[in-house]
Formats: sequence, structure tokens, C-alpha cells
Amino acid sequence: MSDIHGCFTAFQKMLEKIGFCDEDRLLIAGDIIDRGPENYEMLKWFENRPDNVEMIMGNHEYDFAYEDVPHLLASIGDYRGEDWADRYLPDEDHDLYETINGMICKNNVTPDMLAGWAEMIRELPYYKILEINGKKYIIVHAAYVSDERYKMIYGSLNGIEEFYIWNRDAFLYDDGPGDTIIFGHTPTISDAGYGTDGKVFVEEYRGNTFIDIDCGYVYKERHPQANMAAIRLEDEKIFYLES
Ligand SMILES: [Mn+2]
Repeated sequence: MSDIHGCFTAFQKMLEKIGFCDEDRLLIAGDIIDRGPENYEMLKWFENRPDNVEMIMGNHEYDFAYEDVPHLLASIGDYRGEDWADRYLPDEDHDLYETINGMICKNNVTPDMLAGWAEMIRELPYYKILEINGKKYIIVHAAYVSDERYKMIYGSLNGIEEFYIWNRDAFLYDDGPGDTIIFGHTPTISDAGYGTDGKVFVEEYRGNTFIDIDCGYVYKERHPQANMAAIRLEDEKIFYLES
């Protein structure tokens, strides 16, 4: 799954729908927070996630862990003091989706909790490579290319982590053939890019398969065709929450 964006209730419904159990292995390709209403629930779940759940870094986690939380901690100084709340000011520039401010106001989240979550997020991998039924699957938030390919395009390895979480051109991947790249980041509700009217985008290109599983669930109010999707890699069956 990918791009749950604070839609914790829907995420739980999806786990129920797919009958997620101890024998399964769930990979979430990033962006569990921001935009949606239940960021606190999502982060608490993430903190206590079972061993058979693996997370991959998304750009929203990255910003939370490397920009927003460190900025907040620095701005309140000795935050372990009782008066930290007096020194805390909501900061739009460093909390674009009001995720942190929302959790502080609604859920009594403390700087220590935020620091702990940021630390956990900084441990996340940027991609996973799996072999299932003899086939290579690469799971990443936005796009993946090998180090060699990246160096050929950009001259050095500088910025490759940002590439994994931000790049919107998954087709830059040219290893294989026969590999499958699974990613999110760009919702398929859009007309451009990977737009498939809220269905999972699947396309063969130069012998590899590209699958965008971000069906834009968090935008459902404005885009009724949006959906939450899960793909079962052993047979590539796709599940939608709203079906
Ligand atoms: Mn993203």
C-alpha cells in the first residue's frame, strides 16, 4: 500500500478487507501522514507496528523527520521544561499541512513524542527489493534507478535520496527486463502523468512493469473516483477499499 496520508480509519478498513494477518507481510511505500485527518492515529500505529509491517520513506515522512520536527524542537529551546507549550508557535512554513500543530492541539502530543517519531522515521529505508516467484520487485515511494543509472543522468550520487521520494518519472528505470517497480506519490486521479481515474496505473515499458498504487484516497471528497488500493505481490491481485 502507499500514500495513506492520515486516513487511518480507511487504512484499518483496508487491512480488514484484505484479511491482513501474521503470515502476511505488509509494505507501505511511504506518505502515511499529512493532508488527512488522523495523523496521530497513524503515527501511534506506526510506532507500535507489528514486525511484519515495513515502511519505506516518503517525502512527507522525510520533511517531518528532517525539517519540521527539528525546526520545532530548535524553536522551543529547552523543550523538556514545563513551559514548552508557551514557547511553541504554529509555523506554517515548517508544518505546511498543520500535522504537527493539529497533533499538539488535539492529541496532546509532546516534543518528546515528536522527537521519537522523527528518530524512527530517519531509520526507514528508501526502497526495498524483493524477489517473489522468481520476479524482481522494487518498492519505492516515487521512483527508483540504480546508482549507475543515476550517476549517468545526474553526474554523481548527490540527491539520490530526494530522487527516490520526489521524482515523478518512474520510467527512468532501465535495468531488467522483467522487473516490476511499485510506487506511489503521484495520485492516479489526475489527468496527467499516471492518471487512470483512481484505478491503479499499470504499464509495460522497455520490458519492465510500472505500477502506481497511489489512488488518491485522501482527495476523495473532491474526487469521488479516488480510492485506497493494495496490491498482493504473489499474484498481483489489486484490492480497492471502495468496491
Ligand atoms: Mn509523496
